Amino acid sequence: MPHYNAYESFKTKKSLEKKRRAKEKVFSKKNEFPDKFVVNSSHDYGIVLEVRYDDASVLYNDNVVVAKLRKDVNLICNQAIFPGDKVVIEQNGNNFVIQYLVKRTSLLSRVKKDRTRIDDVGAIKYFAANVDVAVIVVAAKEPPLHPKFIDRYLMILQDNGIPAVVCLNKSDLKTDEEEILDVYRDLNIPVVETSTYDNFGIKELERHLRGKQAIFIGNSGVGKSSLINAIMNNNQIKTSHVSEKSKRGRHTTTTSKYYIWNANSSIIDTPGIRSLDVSSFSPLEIQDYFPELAAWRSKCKYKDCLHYSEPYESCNVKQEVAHGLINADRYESYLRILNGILNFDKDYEAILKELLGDNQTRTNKLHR
Ligand SMILES: Nc1nc2c(ncn2[C@@H]2O[C@H](COP(=O)(O)OP(=O)(O)O)[C@@H](O)[C@H]2O)c(=O)[nH]1
Ligand SMILES: [Mg+2]
Ligand SMILES: [Zn+2]
Repeated sequence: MPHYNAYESFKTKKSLEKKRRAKEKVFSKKNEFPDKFVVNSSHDYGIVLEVRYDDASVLYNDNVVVAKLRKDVNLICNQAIFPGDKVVIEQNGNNFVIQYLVKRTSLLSRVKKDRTRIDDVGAIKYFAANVDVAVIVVAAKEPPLHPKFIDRYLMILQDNGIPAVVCLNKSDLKTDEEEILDVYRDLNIPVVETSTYDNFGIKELERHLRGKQAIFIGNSGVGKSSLINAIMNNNQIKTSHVSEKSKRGRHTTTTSKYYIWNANSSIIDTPGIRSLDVSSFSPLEIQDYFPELAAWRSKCKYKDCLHYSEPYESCNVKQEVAHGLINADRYESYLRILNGILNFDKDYEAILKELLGDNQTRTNKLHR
């Protein structure tokens, strides 16, 4: 027997991957489109704003029309198309039919935390298509900054191949929060500070969004809708679609909203995402989403080192955390995600204490 549980984690990894493959298989089978539903391009398309069970609101020739899927697609509408999708519409009298879907450049998804069965297609929730850039919005205060959310969003975005921008809103309230975000700047992720109260940083944020279809993600109350308002007010071209359902007020927003603020520039506003589950990732794979760990791990003694239960002497990542060359907050995020997947009995707080001692230099005052 090895002297730590690498073997156990290897077994877990294999079984998780098996489950994952099974899940993907089921999904791709059910999500198969009939021939010629997906076209490579079109000059005349509408943009899907909102999707319901069996129809969708589509922005088409400057009007919002309600369209149903072509009959032979044989899928529930909200499993086939998503906000941001481009669709070719045909009008038959008063009815609009979605004839074709223009091939997507990306499809953003997350796995629902409350899923019980791994083979349940509903477990994968897609929420936006053709996203060119995602803005992770956090507030300096109210609600307090939780960098661990940023780390989970970044994993999901990297997994979907979508570039990220971090936006620190409510900068009028900040104290030293921007320093916490330096680690993301070091990873070459743009960080923009904004305040919608004095219009601070809005132009800079716009520069990252111009000519793109963007999505704003982040917890409820951080100021996503306020930021979009500020951008809309700064610009001439304005088209927005606010669904009837979401007019009921901030706290009952349930659907995504779509805003066009400039030629070819649009923003999808999402309701706060409550659960960000990353447990579909395999344990060994998680570190691929933490490039700063990847840079050091080749020197770990074990090829499949998880930098968790392995002894300090054999783990170069742990040593670099102790030496301050790997950001301890990010390492903590990594441990927490891994712990959530594998349920290690070893407490990650104890590992951090072992590496950093009591006078931790990291920003652990934060409610991570
Ligand atoms: N202090 C401060 N408050 C803001 C700022 N932007 C938005 N808020 C407030 O934060 C609350 C939530 O904003 P909202 O845009 O609805 O957040 P969302 O849930 O992310 O869409 C509102 O009360 C806003 O007035 C800002 O830059 N500074
Ligand atoms: Mg909002
Ligand atoms: Zn290691």
